[in-house]
Amino acid sequence: MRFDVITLFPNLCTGYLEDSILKRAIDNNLVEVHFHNPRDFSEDKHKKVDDTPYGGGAGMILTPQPLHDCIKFVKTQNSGPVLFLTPQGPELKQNKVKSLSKLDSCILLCGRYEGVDQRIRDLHVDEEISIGEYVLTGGELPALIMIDSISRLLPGVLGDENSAETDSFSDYLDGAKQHPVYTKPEVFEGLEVPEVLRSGHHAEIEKWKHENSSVRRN
Ligand code: 4F9
Repeated sequence: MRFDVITLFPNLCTGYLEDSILKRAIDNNLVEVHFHNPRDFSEDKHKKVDDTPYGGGAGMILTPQPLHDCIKFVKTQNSGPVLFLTPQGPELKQNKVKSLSKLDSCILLCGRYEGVDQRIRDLHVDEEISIGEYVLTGGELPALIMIDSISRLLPGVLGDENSAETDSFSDYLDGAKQHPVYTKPEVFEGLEVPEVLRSGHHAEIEKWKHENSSVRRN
């Protein structure tokens, strides 16, 4: 799957893709990520990309020209939907991640400052997506969350093949409702791994996992 990320701060994003599972996915050509900086498209002599809001108010708004030209260019490379990361969109859920993972490509538009000129939304944005009801400094972390959550669902990205096999169940586990998990040693700081998990009774183990998966008591 191909992602094109439109951001004024590509350096905020690149490090996350340079290690671990996403690095391997990119090295194996399962995932492709391209960055585009609207500043590079600014026709202003000082490469300005923001200005004060009409009607007054706090903060700076991203001006339409650099974004418009940047998005038009990106659309020549990527025919997928433009997804705008904003706290005003509907909150991302695993079902949405799953449906987006069926796409060949998408364009992730990161906002900054107090927002982007509404005409960019009107002209270019297909969908708005929030990762939660809080304000960040920009849409870069949400864009990485999109790339991360979508990529791990693509065939071959996760090493273990039980990922596709246990799909309906993993939907359930993905909802942060996983049962507690343990590894070696059997006793750590006086705390024991539950007996049933060491018993080898598969039916009992499944029952325990089910009973302990709805609410996590931290
Ligand atoms: C985007 C917050 C998506 C939550 C973008 C400031 C954002 C955000 N979900 N906050 N810019």
